[in-house]
Amino acid sequence: MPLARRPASRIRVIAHVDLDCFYVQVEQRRQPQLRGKPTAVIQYNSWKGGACIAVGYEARKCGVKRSMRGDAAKAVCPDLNLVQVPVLHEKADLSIYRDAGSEVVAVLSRVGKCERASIDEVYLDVTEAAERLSSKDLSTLVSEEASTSHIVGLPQVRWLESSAKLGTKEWFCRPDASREDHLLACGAIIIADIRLAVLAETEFTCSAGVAHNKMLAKLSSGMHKPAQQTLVPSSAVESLLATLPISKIGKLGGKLGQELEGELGVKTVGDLLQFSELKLQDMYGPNTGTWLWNTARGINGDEVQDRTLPKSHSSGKTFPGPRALKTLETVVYWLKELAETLQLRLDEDLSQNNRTAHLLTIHASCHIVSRATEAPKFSSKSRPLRYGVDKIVEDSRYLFERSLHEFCSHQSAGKEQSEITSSWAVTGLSLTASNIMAKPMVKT
Ligand code: TTP
Repeated sequence: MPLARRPASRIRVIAHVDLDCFYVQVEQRRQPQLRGKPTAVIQYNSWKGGACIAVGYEARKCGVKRSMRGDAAKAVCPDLNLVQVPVLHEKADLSIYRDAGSEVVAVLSRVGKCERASIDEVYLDVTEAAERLSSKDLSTLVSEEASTSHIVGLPQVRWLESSAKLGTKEWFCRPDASREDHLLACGAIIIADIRLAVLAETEFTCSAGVAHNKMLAKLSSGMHKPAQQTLVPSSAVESLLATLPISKIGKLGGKLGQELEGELGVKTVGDLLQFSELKLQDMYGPNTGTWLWNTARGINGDEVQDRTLPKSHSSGKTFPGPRALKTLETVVYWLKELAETLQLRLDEDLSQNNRTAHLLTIHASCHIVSRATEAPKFSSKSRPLRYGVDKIVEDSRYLFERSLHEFCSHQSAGKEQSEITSSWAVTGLSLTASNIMAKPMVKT
């Protein structure tokens, strides 16, 4: 459930930094002969050439898309270089990508509070650095990189009495800028510089969104890619949200978004503006109602968390097409493989960071073989995490069997139970360890 946090009382400058076609860049750094050539990274699984999980920008120009399998991608782009993710214990080993992400985090964290949001995404709160810069003469500080920033709504911004359109550098340095816009310009200069430092020190390009809160920063980081940055001044928020489909806001992508569309006919974030806070609270509860009212106005009080380490560890595998798992024995075999990888990462986290995880969750994708109608979702289940491969297997098996029982019960209407229970197929399985905390010091 989204949390309606109070809007911050002080003007903040927040960036969302997202690495471009991340796994492809990691592979191109390992194999420099692939630089500048159409490249995609495929999942460990040879069925139909494996699934593309990352597609480089040269390959995108040839029509390669992430949803394609390797064979189909080669058909649209015969020069495509396909690189398979490294493999360990018969499954993808993502450690090189995680470590590469950590290198980037180490550089980015120099400029402000840094939250690692995923393997290749980081939020930065650069308010303090922007405030320090704000007393300086920006005209001497706007780098070439900063002056190529995109500013949402800029073409509509008219400056002075003339109707001349404003360039980015002029917008940064204009003497009558509001305090908000001035700090945003300072943030953009800082983020442009640190993106260049990331490139120099890691060889990776990244894109960024710079705004006054996390929601707007995240929305804008993908607007201009690769290797570019986008700013959202407050004056542009209303028009930006007016036509933005609600599914683009992370927390509105699922059930809540469907309810808004079904019950209120809301399709864009701007459509929410017509409802009072009271009405939204009546329908969705006080917290979610206020959060929706704020979101419609681009208000978001979420803090950037001081967290450069991952929030959870996962180990998963997909079993597409004919590789789907159809017996409990094969599921347990793979639970053991996944548990081994998970335990390795838990051990690493404990020894390197003195942290332990406390919750185990199993996610699975399951369907009923030869069923035309959509099956209910195979529900994820959690329980307190116990360390040790055998214990993780025992606990995850218990959770899997509970979910499978529920799943099959939904299917049984009008069918023989034996027919249903023998016809399920698992196409994805993953284990996640979360609720990670610092291990308390033991007093001696
Ligand atoms: P994304 O940031 O979603 O995409 P990207 O970095 O490849 O490309 P873009 O420039 O458009 O941001 O994902 C980051 C990495 O996570 C991606 O390189 C590969 C991996 N990934 C998967 O393994 N499976 C998936 O379904 C997705 C979406 C990503």
